[in-house]
Amino acid sequence: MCPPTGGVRRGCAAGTIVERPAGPTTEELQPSVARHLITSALPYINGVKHLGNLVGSMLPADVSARYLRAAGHEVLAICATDEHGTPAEIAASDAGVPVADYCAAHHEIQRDLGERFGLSWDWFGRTSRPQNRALTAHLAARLQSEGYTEIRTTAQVYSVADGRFLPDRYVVGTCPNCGFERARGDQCEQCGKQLDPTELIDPRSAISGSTELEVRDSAHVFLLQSQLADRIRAWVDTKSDWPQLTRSIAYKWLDEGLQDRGITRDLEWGFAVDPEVFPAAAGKVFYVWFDAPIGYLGATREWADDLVAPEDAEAVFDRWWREDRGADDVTYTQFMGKDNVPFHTLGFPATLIGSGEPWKLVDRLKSFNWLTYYGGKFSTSDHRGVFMSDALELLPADYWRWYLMANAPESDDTSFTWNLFGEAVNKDLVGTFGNFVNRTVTQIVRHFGEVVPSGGEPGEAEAELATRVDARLADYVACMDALEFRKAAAALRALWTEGNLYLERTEPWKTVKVDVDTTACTLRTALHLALLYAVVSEPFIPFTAQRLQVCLLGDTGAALPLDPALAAAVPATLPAGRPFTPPGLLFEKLSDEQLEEWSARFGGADSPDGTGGA
Ligand code: B3M
Ligand code: ZN
Repeated sequence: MCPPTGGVRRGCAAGTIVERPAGPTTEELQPSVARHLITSALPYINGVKHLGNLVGSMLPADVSARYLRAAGHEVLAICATDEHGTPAEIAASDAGVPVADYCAAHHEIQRDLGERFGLSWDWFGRTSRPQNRALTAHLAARLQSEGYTEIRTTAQVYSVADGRFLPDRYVVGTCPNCGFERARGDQCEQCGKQLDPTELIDPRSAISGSTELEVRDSAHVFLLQSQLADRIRAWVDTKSDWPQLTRSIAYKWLDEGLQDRGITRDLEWGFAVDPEVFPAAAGKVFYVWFDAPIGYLGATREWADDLVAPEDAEAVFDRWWREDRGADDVTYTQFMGKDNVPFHTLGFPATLIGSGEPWKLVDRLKSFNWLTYYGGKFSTSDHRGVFMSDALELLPADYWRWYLMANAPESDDTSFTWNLFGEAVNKDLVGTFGNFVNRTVTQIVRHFGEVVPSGGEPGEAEAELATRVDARLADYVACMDALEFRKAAAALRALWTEGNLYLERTEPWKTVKVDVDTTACTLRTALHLALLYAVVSEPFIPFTAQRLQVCLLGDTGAALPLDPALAAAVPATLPAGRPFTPPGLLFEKLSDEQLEEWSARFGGADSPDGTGGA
């Protein structure tokens, strides 16, 4: 049996500055190579993420990054932990450790889980690192000198019992708009209205529950987003290719009138404001949502600092982020849950546009609805739902990756159920993909040994298969290019099905008794298809796909491009007579008992399908 390859395959070490030799340019030699910057919303530091967080940003970003690398493009995939703000302070205080220690430990936990899930970041950084501090200070100073900031004294809620100012979201009360009793001071979860905490009826501290609240004055830096609204709208107007969900959220906020936004807070934990730039706000720290998206830049700079000599790092960084220094040919794609869309279509662009510098802005913005757990929210405190650490305890990452992406909450919220999960694994991975590879390899080994069978000539069945595979592959590639993951998974599933249909049509287990040459050709064709699957499935199920590639091709593998020309390239890579290693079973079937047990253990439903009884 072939050992699992494990580990995370890194992207190309993009970004090295190469002196261009005389002669044909890189573009002339490789006309189709594009440059893709990919970021996923930065997971907040306060604990292990659940499957809803994973499928809403990090996982689709990875699937896309893997796909683009496999298609031969230059890809830089960036992520980081989002570490500032009150939730980090509170999580650390609950854990009884200093917040910096808490963040350092949880960064490692999240990095480890991400890698074990196969998230092939080129860099997984931290928003608390010095690179982000410098970029945050730089952009704030630029905004100030461009005239887009102002000091304003705000009336702010101070909790006497807690001995501190309360951040907006830590004041809870009744929404003045809809009457929801647990509205947060920044936004009502029920009606979605943006709120000021002083508007809440019957306000109380979310930390202690105390109602002993006072309104005190505090001076803060405001970003004058209202003055940038026209420029932001003009920029959003150019994004006619953004998905409807993304566009409608952006326009809703623009139409309501973009508000100026306080970008500092009265907290201990965060990047201190430069007192020379903002003397009136000395002692404050930047708001977490100000420095978090700058973290995309910060983490890229961490990557550059790690990759090249100090004197080259800025140029390597600029090549991805500065339009005037090489990033003009970059396609930048962001992945996020729908709640993060306003910050990425308006807030972060306001920072970059307002700086007056030619920073790279997002081109493609892919947002997701919610993955729910049996129709309800995933909840850490009630241990409701499945978290990344739980998931890997139960099964290898590919099982989860496939289920999540094949059912990604793209057009609507989607509910996780153990039944649906079991179906995705048992029907698609075990019954379709795994079954095809296993049938093919078993027949080959039984009749021809562990080598690619020789003999026979392709006929009508092979010609028909080729036509169908070409069509499915083109469909898959088109869906992946369009960031339509559910459709891409459906196209991939349909491609896997072609293999089983082909075996049923050709019946090599019967023909072997009468026509060994024809059987050899059938099984060779099937094995080629298995190799094609190993290449095209890699974005979704990288561990299995890589293991299968290694079994078929040996450790060195082959640089087969994931594009419509793949099918034609496969046979020469795996010629007749070449030995291979049988991979063994690729996936294990999940039993009803297992699904029942997990459903009981993780709660939220009495039965795997959520109906309350089988
Ligand atoms: N950390 C996501 C969240 O916690 C937030 C994303 C930041 S992206 C710059 O809801
Ligand atoms: Zn409301």
